[in-house]
Amino acid sequence: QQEQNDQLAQAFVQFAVDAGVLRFGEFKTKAGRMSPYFFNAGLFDDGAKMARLAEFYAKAIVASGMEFDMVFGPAYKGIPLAATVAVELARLGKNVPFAYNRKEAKDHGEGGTLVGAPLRGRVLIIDDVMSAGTAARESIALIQAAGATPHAVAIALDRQEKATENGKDVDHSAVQYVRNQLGLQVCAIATLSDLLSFLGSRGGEGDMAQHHERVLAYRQRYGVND
Ligand code: OMP
Repeated sequence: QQEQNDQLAQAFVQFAVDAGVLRFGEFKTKAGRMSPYFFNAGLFDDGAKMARLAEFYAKAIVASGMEFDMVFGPAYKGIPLAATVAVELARLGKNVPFAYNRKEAKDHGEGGTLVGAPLRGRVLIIDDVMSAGTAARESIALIQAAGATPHAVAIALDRQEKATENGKDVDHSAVQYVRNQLGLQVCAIATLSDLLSFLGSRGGEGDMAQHHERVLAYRQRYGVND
């Protein structure tokens, strides 16, 4: 099982690098950190890439054994993710309702901020990346406010870095917090560790050795133990 997860993770990192979604350089994260890598899920930008991405999510979700009654995609990036993952789950024999939110409340027509199936039961949140955990907290609050149960989270990449609370770094990651403090199941297609294995195994190729060193240094400074 572990070996299968590792294989899926390595294949996914390769796919993300090939698609230009996972890039190396200097990037500022939402939490204000200078990162030597950035994962921009918005660049899975054609039908074939979206289909392949959804396949990776669905495989990781099924392999994790997590149970859920519906999927929810937080605006904006979570919306196409939840939609395509719901399609892929249905193809695999698990057809569940899905919903998403809008960021701006609508004051005419159907009104409200939620679209799709009513939020009910155990909700699986589908999102792109978890760094410091701000986005996850918002989704959880929204699901609770609707009277449903935030039950699980599926993300493409767990950056495994220190969460921030009131602007300060803490010793656990956002994923650890959501898992251990909030009691949700979390599955990630790949993690920072998987990215480091990938870079380590390609040390001879182009700039990979340099990327590996920089990502290692970043983990030294902001990473958590997993
Ligand atoms: P948190 O809300 O702090 O967990 O950060 C997650 C969000 O950061 C994502 O939803 C993105 O908007 C953005 N992000 C990426 O998309 N990719 C990265 O590699 C890093 C970040 C980030 O800013 O931390």
